[in-house]
Amino acid sequence: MRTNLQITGVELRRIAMPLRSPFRTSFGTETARDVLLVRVVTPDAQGWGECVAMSAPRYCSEYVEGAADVLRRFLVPALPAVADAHAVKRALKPFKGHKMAKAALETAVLDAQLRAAGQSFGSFFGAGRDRVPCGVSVGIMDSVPELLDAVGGFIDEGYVRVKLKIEPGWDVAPVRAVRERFGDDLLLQVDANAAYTLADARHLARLDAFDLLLIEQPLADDDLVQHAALAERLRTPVCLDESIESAEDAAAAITLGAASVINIKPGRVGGYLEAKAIHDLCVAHGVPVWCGGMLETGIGRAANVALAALPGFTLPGDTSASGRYFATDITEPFTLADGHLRVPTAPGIGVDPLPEILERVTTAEEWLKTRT
Ligand code: OSB
Ligand code: MG
Repeated sequence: MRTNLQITGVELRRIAMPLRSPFRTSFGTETARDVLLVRVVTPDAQGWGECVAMSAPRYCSEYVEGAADVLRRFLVPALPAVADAHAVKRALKPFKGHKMAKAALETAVLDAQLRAAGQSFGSFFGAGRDRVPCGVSVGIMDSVPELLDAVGGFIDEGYVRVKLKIEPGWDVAPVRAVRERFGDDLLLQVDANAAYTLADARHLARLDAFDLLLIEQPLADDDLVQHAALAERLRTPVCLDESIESAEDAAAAITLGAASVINIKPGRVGGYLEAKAIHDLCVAHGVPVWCGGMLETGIGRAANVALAALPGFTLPGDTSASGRYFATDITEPFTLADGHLRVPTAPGIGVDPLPEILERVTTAEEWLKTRT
């Protein structure tokens, strides 16, 4: 397989994507996604990467304008003239942090590389399935009846697992109501986005009564030791999201007993190569993983769905259909069939932006020259 690409330029493109309904978490309410797309141009093929940074640094320290800045100022200028995705990962490593910006650039290079070689993401990473089961992440609502309506609608659409966003004041009551209405067979989990402290352990243990698959990121991002202490006091398995930014973080969390499940988001960990390494580590330790989401467009979703088809992804992910997020996606929409999304099989990420729609949603474009 040809692995070395001559990278002739990089385009940064910002698009505005209104969400079909506001998405509220313990860290804020999103009504639209301000997405940064990275397009890498080579003589053989171009490649796309979607930066998952949000508009404000509330989920993590990155934010979309900061990601664009570090890309143009440091990361794109550090690209080797001839490279593959592994070489790009090495070239970006000396710059600390900025995992979401790095992930977008590395993914665009990997997409170009695989398109040039005629290989899909799924085949490159070793996907074991041609479709993946899908869960849905349900935001915090103004009232329990409103939540029950929303959850009922998603179950009718075929989602096989429901994740409820929680925060202090919106936890036991909504979980109880969903469990009572939809029954014990519903696969149900919760995500606190770091909204609690260890002092809430007794309160969080009340969730043990509802037979949840897991509780995701109950405590602060840098509280691995306290997550381990909390895990000892809960029957509900603890899953980490924000705390895990690398394979080293995952190894530490597993060793400490801070996580018995890991949510893998390629953007959060710096790209698909690192995501695969975390997957392999978790498989070796018998730790189940699932693929998280960051309200991606079809560009980011395509690669996530391929990753979610790896054998260690034994739990349904937050890889919902395009229509859960957007009235109009920038690619052909991903649609749910019997609760599953199909894994793309075309080379690279396997999907392309639809030019007319892409133009319509674009708010800014910038061309960055590379060393050649
Ligand atoms: O914590 O998993 C999270 C969305 C944005 C930021 C953080 C999170 C989420 C989600 C939605 O839960 C997942 C999705 O459907 O893309
Ligand atoms: Mg989460």
